[in-house]
Order: sequence, then structure tokens, then C-alpha cells
Amino acid sequence: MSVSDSTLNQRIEALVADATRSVPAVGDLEALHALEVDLTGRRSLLVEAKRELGRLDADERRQLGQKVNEARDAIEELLAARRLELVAEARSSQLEAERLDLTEREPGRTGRLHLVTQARDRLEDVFVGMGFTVAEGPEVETDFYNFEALNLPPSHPARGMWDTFYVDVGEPGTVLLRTHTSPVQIRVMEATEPPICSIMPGRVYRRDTADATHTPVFHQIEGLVVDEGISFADLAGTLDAFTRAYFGREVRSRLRPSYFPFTEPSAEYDISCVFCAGVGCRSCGGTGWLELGGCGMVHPNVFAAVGYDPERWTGFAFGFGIDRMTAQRHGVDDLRELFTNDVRFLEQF
Ligand code: FA5
Repeated sequence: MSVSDSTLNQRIEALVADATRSVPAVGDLEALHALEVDLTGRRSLLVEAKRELGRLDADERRQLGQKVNEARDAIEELLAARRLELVAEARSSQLEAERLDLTEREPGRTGRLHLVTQARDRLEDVFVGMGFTVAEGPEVETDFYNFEALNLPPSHPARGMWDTFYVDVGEPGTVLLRTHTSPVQIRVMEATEPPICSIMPGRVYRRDTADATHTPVFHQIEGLVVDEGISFADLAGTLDAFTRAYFGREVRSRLRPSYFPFTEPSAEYDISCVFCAGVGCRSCGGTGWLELGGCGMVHPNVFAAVGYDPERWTGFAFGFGIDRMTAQRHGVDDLRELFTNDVRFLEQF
């Protein structure tokens, strides 16, 4: 084929003009690739023109060679710019298609409260119905509130009951992630005079290895009642009424002697196993009972730490694991299920 220098020049100019119109108009990456093959591929005018260069004298070859290179650069720039736009468009339409609106709650559609949050709300409702008010405290605490004011002075052996995450702030060992909700008792008593009848729900942290009944981050609900003449019988009656209201009439509760430095006497609060109705199964270790938390009469040293007169005031306190209560109430036999965020699991509740 014989192509004259000037015709080739015109055709290359026409090609660039055509590419300037057609490349930005391409609608998707596949079509862009096809156009790229037409414009710069083995059968393209640019390659054809390169082949012609050998037939030209040195001067003409230099001029046409420059023209071909400029045309190639211009076309490749157009292709690259459009490719970037199309990739960005594809990405944003993919994001749009996969978007989850985490703020919207429409009955029957995506978006609902997490099971543990539902449980916390319900626990609050039950206790508020029994006359309690709701208080909260910080998750990052000082050693004073988490331990010392709770009758756990430095080096007290019972500190080992709580494997603690310390925060690298201030003097080493003085700031920590609260290991229980009990420090909120101290904050409430510091801020109020008796009578007190409060619950304090919230998140707590322990260096516990995750297993079926433990997670390193979990939730507790603390209770505190302080007045003149409060007795252990009030504690037992309150927990019994709570058990019926929260778990239903068929579930029984019991108190077992135990030890906590901030209560004296202290007890463990158990409920009859919801999986086997108290007969004994794998979930309750064959005992028929499940331990949900600790409780007891507020220790006089705790009252002294907040400036209450232990001769005048008496009170009881309790602290239950919300996650374990949730699991019991809904028959979930592994706490980790609550936090792996498998939507298929969470959607059931
Ligand atoms: C306490 O934390 C005391 N502060 C409770 C208390 C308050 C006693 C007031 C007396 C007066 P304990 O360490 O046993 O006690 O924890 C209470 C409950 O939290 C446990 O019974 C359990 O239900 C739950 N719990 C403890 N560790 C974990 C964990 N790693 N994962 C999930 N739940 C846990």
C-alpha cells in the first residue's frame, strides 16, 4: 500500500480529533478497551504509519515520526483519563449498591438494636418498674474508684479476682479500663445522699480469654440500694422479684455464700438453668444452676470511703453479667456468638 506523507498526516490528525470526541464518551471499561485496541493496537493507523516510516527520507521520517508519537501520547492520555473516571464510577456504584444504612431503623428491615442492647434496655425497664433510677460512669477509671474505695487497698490479694487492662496514662498502674461496674457505686454515693436506689449498666473489660462463658469485653448491670434499715432480706426479695420479671415465673433463683471485698456478707446469685430447667446439662456443668453475678451487703469500709456514716446507713449491692443473662434468656450456648457480628445470627432477635 502506498500512502503519501500528507494524506497520512491528515489521517493522523483526523484520528486524534476522532479520539478526542469518542474516548470521553465511552460508557464502560469493556468498551474503552475495545476502542483502545482500535486506536493503538496492531491494526491501528498509528502502527500502519510507523511501518511507512521506513520508506521515507530522513527529514520526512523525523517529521512523521514525531507526529505519530505526539498522536500516540495524546490518545493514551485521553484513554488513561477516561479509564480513571470509569473505575471511580464503577467503585461508587458498587459502594452505593452495597451501602448499609446504619442509622435507619425500619421495622422488618435491616437495622435493629444488638441483642445485648435490647437486653440492657429491657433490664432497665424491669428495674425502673421496681423503683430504681439509672446512672452511668466512665469506662476508663482510676485505681481509686475501681479498687481502693471498694475496700481493695493496693496489694490486696483479692485484686487478683480481676485481671486488669492498665492504660498508659499518669503514674503506672493508676489508670485502667474498669473491670466491673462497681466503681459507679462510689461515684453515685459521692454525688448523692441516701436514700439511693440505682442501677448502673455499662461495658467492662478484663484480660479474660474468650470462651463459651467469657469475653474480654462484656457488660454488667450494677445495683445499689442504701437507706436506714436495709437488710439481707430486702436483697433476697429484690433479686427474687427481678428473676420472675426478667426470666419468667418458671425460673428460680438462689443465693450462695461467696466473697467480695466490698460486700459483707457476700453471695453469688444463681438461676435455675434455662436449658435443662434445673435437671443438669452440659451448659450448667450438670449442676442445674447458672451463676449470673455477685451481691451482698455494702461493706462499712465502702461507706466510710464515701463519707457515709456506717452506723446509720445500710445497703445492698449486686453486679450481674448482662451478656450471660442475655445468652440464658435466649438459649444461646456460646457468648462469642454475640460478638462475631454474623448478621444471620443477629437477625434472629
Ligand atoms: C464482680 O464483678 C462484682 N463487681 C459483682 C458484685 C457487685 C458483687 C456488687 C457484689 C456486689 P464477678 O467478677 O463475679 O463480680 O462478675 C460478675 C458477673 O460478671 C459474673 O457472674 C458473670 O456473669 C459476669 N462475667 C464475669 N467475667 C465475665 C467475662 N469474662 N465474660 C462475660 N461475663 C463475665
